[in-house]
Amino acid sequence: MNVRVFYHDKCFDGACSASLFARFHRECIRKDAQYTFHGLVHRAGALFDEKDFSGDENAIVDFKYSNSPAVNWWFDHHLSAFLSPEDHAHFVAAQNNPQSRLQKFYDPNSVSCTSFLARIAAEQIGVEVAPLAELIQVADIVEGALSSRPESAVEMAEPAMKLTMVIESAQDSTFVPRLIPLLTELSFAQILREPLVADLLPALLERHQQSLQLIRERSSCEQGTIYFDIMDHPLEGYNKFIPYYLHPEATYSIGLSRSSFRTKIAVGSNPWTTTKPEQMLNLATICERYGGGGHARVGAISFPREKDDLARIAAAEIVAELRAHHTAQGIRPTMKVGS
Ligand SMILES: [Mn+2]
Repeated sequence: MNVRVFYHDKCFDGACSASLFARFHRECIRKDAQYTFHGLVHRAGALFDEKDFSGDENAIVDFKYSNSPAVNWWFDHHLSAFLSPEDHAHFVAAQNNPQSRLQKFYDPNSVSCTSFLARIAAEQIGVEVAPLAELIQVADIVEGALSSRPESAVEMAEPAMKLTMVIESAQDSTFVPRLIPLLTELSFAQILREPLVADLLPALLERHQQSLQLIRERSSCEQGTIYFDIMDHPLEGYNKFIPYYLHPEATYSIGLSRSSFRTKIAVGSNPWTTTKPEQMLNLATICERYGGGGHARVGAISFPREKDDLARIAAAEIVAELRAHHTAQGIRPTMKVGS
């Protein structure tokens, strides 16, 4: 049996979710299955190509819902998981089908898709998840920035942060699919010593330092919101915690960047902010107005590369909205002295 696993590409949580899915599937569903891994990215235009769902079974993890009859499994935790009301209705109808009810799962309250998938596997299929505790816990930390600090996320000392960097900045499209099986077989420290990863690290750490320097030069923080435009510097991704490392007093950050296939507005909030949750805007809702999506605390909008001007206008509008909201709320930076 050939199982095709589609996952959120260039995303630590997406890669970990794909690895967990394959391991659980092999342990509990089919011992003889072969797995192939296929990254999916948010882009302007169609996200899925129906003819890619050519496996004997097809699974999507940590990515939007597809109403394709060829998709057998789905796990997601994004607030903006459904492309349309019809897709949501399709999912709800699937919950009434005894078979698909046990194969399609959604929990927007879960911090990471990895921990969500592990919880479902433990509760519903009886999988032993204890040996994977490191992976599951770290996915929650990376995805939700739990208990971590901007310094540890940006200064790249911890193995998980280095792994996040190689996954987020992978240039070779075969890299993450080759890495995925290792994530549930080896410890993070062991994975970093594998030639597949070790050979890439020095150049990536160098590039990370360059992006840190570039964002340091380009970013400013006013009225609680950081803004930077690095569209003239092609970068296949940067560490999303850099803006808060540079401007720890910020509540939000808006970054305009370009990669080979899109122009992107990253709309984020500082995981370490002292702003009260009830004073914060839902960023998924804001991104959805411009055709993007995400979570309440972090979202993104993609534009075709030739629409840079529209991206700049949208980014300026969002920056103005966040700054006005911040000022109207009377939020003052409440950084702890000495932090
Ligand atoms: Mn995720």
